[in-house]
Amino acid sequence: MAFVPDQDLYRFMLRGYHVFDERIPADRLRDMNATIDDMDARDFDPDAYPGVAIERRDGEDGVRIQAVVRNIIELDPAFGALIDLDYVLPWVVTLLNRPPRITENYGYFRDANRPADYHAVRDGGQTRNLNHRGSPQIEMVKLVVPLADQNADTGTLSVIPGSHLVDMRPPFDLDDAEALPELRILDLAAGQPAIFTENLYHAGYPGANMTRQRRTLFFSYEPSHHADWVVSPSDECVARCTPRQRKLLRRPGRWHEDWSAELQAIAESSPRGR
Ligand SMILES: O=C(O)CCC(=O)C(=O)O
Repeated sequence: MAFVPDQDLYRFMLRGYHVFDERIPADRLRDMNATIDDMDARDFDPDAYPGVAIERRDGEDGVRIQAVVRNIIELDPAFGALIDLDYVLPWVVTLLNRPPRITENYGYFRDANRPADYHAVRDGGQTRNLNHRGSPQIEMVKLVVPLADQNADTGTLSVIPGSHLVDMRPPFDLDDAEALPELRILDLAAGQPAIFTENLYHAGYPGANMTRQRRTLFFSYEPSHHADWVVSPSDECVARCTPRQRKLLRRPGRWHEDWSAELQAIAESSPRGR
């Protein structure tokens, strides 16, 4: 059974990204923003938040440009609840085409623009996008969740659609968003998730008129044998999660978990009945 409609899957394979119609509920967004307000008030002090890894980046004038908070699911259960969203999970399982695990979970909290630095994990199609049967087989699917509206004014995620299919590094200045051809600047509502293949050239688009901190969460899904990047969730954090979430947080290994029962349950409970 197909858990992602063929037409949607085809569009993803062509563009390299998908924007969901669904939204994170407003009360959960409010809780997450309140947690980040608190961190911001403490200047993202690493000592105040021992469960997470905080990387601050300051400008030449010493003023903070951004803080990256890794392992953000340890901060509050509201963040952990995002790792297995019913409408995202079928995409992740279908696109990886192997049992998934979460290898990264982090938030970017950006107070000013920085060099855009367009990048992909690998250059385009040099990593296969399809397996020997012609089914999608992507190496990393990334979920993006904006905590407030994001667009060309505020700063947002931008991508070069289709660049995951091309075996070429874009021959342009990768710090100059205006120089890149076909750039798509995503217009996302607060709590409107998107996914993309990390093989797609992408970067934060510098906001033309940033009036408040840009807050974005990222979750990386990779095949089960891929190790965590930078930092791993604690055993206590994993123990607090649901069985389905724990399946995504298992330590790396070449296991052969079957996800069809979970996807079938989602399909049966979905209002669209798929
Ligand atoms: O700022 C952004 O939206 C892009 C972040 C990014 O490219 C990444 O975390 O891999």
